Amino acid sequence: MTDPLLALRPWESPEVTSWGRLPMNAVDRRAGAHSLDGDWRFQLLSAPHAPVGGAWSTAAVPGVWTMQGTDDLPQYLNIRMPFADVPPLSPADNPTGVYEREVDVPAEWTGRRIVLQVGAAESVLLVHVDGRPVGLSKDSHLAAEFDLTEVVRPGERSVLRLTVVKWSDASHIEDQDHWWHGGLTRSVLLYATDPLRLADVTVRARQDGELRVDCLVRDTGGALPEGWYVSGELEGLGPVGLELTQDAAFDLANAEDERVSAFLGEARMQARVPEVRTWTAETPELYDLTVRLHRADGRVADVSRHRIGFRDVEIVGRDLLVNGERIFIRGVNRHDFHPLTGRTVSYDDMRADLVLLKRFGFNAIRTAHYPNDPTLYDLADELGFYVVDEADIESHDHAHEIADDPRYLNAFVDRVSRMVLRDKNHPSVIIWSLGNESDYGANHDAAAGWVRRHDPTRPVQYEGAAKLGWADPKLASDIACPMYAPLEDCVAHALSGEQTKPLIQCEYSHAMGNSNGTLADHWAAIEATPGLQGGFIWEFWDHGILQTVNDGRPVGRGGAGLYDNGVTAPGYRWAYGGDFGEKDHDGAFIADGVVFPDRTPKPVMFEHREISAPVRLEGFRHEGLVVSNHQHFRGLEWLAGRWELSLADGRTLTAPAELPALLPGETAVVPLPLELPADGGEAWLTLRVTTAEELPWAPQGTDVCAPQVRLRAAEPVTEQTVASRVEVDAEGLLVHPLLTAAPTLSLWRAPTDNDELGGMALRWRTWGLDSLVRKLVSVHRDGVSVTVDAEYAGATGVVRHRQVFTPVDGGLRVEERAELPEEFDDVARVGSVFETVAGLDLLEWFGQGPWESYPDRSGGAPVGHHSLPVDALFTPYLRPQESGGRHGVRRFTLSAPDATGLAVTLDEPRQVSVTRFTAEDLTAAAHHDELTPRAGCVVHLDAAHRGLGTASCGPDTFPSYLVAPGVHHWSWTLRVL
Ligand code: IPT
Repeated sequence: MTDPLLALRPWESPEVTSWGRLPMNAVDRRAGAHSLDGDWRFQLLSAPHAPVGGAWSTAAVPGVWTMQGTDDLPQYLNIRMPFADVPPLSPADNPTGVYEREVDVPAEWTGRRIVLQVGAAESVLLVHVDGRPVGLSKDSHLAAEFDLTEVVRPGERSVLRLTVVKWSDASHIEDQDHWWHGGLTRSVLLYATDPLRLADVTVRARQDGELRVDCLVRDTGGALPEGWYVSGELEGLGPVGLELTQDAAFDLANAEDERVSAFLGEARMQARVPEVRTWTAETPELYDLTVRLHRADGRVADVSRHRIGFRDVEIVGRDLLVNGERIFIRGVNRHDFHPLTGRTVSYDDMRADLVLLKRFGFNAIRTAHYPNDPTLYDLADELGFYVVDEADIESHDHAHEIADDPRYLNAFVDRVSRMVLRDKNHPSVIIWSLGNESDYGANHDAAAGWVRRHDPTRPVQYEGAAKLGWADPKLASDIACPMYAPLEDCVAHALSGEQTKPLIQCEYSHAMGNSNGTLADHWAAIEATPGLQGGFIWEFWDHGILQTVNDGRPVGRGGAGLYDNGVTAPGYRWAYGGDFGEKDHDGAFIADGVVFPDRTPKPVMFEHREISAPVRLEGFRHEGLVVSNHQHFRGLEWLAGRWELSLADGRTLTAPAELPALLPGETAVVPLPLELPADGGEAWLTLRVTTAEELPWAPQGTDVCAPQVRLRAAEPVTEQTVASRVEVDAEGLLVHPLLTAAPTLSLWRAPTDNDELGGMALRWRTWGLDSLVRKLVSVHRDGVSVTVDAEYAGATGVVRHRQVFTPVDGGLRVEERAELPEEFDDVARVGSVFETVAGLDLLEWFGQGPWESYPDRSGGAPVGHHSLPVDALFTPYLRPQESGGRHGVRRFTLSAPDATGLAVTLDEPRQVSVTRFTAEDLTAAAHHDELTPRAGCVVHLDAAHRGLGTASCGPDTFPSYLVAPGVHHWSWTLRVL
């Protein structure tokens, strides 16, 4: 007999979003549920209609089969669909996973209603029990529940089969920018309720303490028994808490209708909480609410527990307000991702993500581009994040066709409404998003209409609508939420007088590779411009999958311990698009996060932490230092401080800091904590701020920020020329005992992803900057100085370069001049490069650090004395590229353990890098396992270095960070230690 679920061909029927699936709700069923997670019998069919054979393997649930040893491997594509079939069709070759296991239904569940919950299945789920069809569901990132009461028997064993079809009509609206997988990505549960049960609970908790709890009660049996009622208990209000009682008798639907066997009852409870502690991302105050459904004699028939927060969200004028305050959104886009499981994330994983984000100054998450794992929202409530909750709709490749296609109407409304029904009670969720990159059509308006009617307490946003007019009131977006809009456009809009909606970029500052240039400039403008409220960096993760280099397979769950600090063990690597043999892929575009696949923060995180500093040093006046509180809702009492004065002569003086009592937004002047010594040269005062107490996301003493002011500028240094001889070889190249490659001119950097995708690298290659040919023009001795003139010929122009070597006290001064032809109007760098002997493995410097920094990404690196092993200077961006730079370096030493080595003093703060790789080494490699570190150091001293920008997806750096053609001068002194 044909299986009716298969006969429907639900994978090619967008109108069919589910069959036999229970309505979504916010009742918490986790307590008392039976987990069905673990190893299931598994087989992978070539298509949904292929016969199920007798040969089973096993697969871990939750988990995707694409990471568990099948031949169906992960594939990375951003916009393009992985098959040519147009919506709503899917390919004939359609991997279909059959998961099967026995389920023992507890005998004590007799008389109860038994429900199966499948946390998430990708992309069509078919459910059978003992061969009988039970239901089907789509929407890969929300749970599906099925009533099994009629098909299982308590005390007996049943066979549960979950069939997961990978490709379907739904894939066309799940075309998000991440890996394609197939499988069951979240937990599977079985639970039982009384036939009369809480069907939903909706909590509205407002800033003024007003609490409203709406309960839906359903019965599978018949009419409401006399005398049943609901109650609520709010804990956290002293020992007794607050008792909530039902307002009035149940408001019943269908109760009088004899033809209906189930009814719906509605009951409401209301209360006002005195002196309520309000919820914000800075002050995530939660209360425990327990809702109970009682029988007439008071016994409890059903319970649902909620952690609720009292807060208001509203748009007033063009401002988004939380509890009446215009907040800043310091956000990031987050996928459910893991380098070993693909998609399945544990409580510990999610907690680690959010703890890290908290520690680096983030306060908001957009759940790109689908509802994230439900636990994420519990953690966001608890730790304090504003969440833009996004529906699982992205039809990128066929966006225009689908947005108005009535066959998909139901799917749009289904996905948006189910998200709202699941997540409505989370205080963290402040905005609903209709999805991503799906053009704009009637299907969106239908979904927006549903949300606005059902939940008028939160704004709705959708980038696809907003882009048709940031101020247009007719569009289905209450927020102007562009992606990658040029900063000047945002500022111009805010100043135009036309702005009607909050401007919060849903994506900006694309974090692919060595990126996020101009982030600090963005924030300077956001904080200075009323109407701008922030945005969400794209994105949290580099989605590198841990892969065995040998056989190209994903390592899977056994891979813990095979990576550390962003680096994989030998024989392994982080796979990106194309590394699983995919013909069609989008390469390293999947590696565009602010953290590595193992959650190691990239350097941009340290800048973000500083940009978000809750306490700032606004400047230095005669009376003292101006300290300000940059938070919205709390004082500085959770912070501790320590002053640190760094002098150019190497001294660092410290003093304890007493942070002033400041309300949000307030400023105070505090006296200079340390007397500035008369000598010592350039001087910088840093306020090192840490957590004063144990916090849920940070132990006491965790770094929070390090604002800094300069107290004294550098004075020019004069060096005495001495009588000594400088050696140059026949090519005019410096001969020096510590250098294995003499200083030459460099205009090339291993292109960053921004350089490549933004088209700059192509121009540089066309000009021949990657293979300049040096020709000696002349060597001229003048007293003790040697002047070497050379020409560096590219494909389309010649750069004239002069080096003047002069012996000075204890070393050698190198004065350089380079003249770039007008056509080289935007190069990566102008500077010197040389290589050192092996063994000089420690870099100590005075300048910005210790984090990697670049001219347009240096805000997180205070000036001071820093020291790091050379190997630790390099940042292993997934695709090798320019890395390891330090901005604003005044001088440094490179030394061996016995303190011998070399010292370099620069004429002014310069961009410097010391790594084990030449720009050519890095340019040639696609992965780190292809690179062999050199024993010595490759040192770049740059007169000018181009900013990083974000041109891999979005605006390039600003003109002020470009390297101009014409003449560049720089000089430096080399000494032997
Ligand atoms: C934008 C997408 O929304 C996001 O998913 C990701 O692909 C990002 O870009 C780039 O990494 S869409 C882009 C075409 C602007």
